[in-house]
Amino acid sequence: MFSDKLEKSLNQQVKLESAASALYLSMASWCEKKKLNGAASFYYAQSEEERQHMLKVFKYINEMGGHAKVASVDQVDLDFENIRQVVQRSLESEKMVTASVHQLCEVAREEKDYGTLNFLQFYVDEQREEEVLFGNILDRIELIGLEGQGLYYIDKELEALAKQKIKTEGISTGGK
Ligand code: OFO
Repeated sequence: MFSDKLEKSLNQQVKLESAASALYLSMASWCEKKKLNGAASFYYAQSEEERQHMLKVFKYINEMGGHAKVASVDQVDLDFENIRQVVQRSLESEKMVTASVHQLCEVAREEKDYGTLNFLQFYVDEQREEEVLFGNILDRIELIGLEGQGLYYIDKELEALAKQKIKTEGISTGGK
């Protein structure tokens, strides 16, 4: 059993992971409407992955004798200027989640809850990977550009990333 403070912080993480899942779902929809089917597929997979992250914390809270609470999510962005802005916004969101995970680790450490600290290591690693991933996509966008066939190639790159993610992480998605 953990403290009220840790339980509250873990429930806050449930909310953030739900919000990330909703944001990526919104991005998938925006991409699909723009006929960026590779990008849509990538964001559907991202959304599903964040839902899995949410469920993992959710179940952990109950397993440890706490009460996992379904969180309502604030309205997410629905519209974007272009795919660059979508990816930039994704990176910002990941950075915010990373800060929250680190804060959670601090609370677990203060309370000498080494089991939870160990549980959180998955999220520390995951966040590092996701920040690198979105940073790399932004670099590709800068390199290739969005003009001419640039957008087509970026969409293809995102499609390849989606396939890789679906295969390696066993994510099922409604995306194309
Ligand atoms: Fe990338 O948000 Fe989950 O952990």
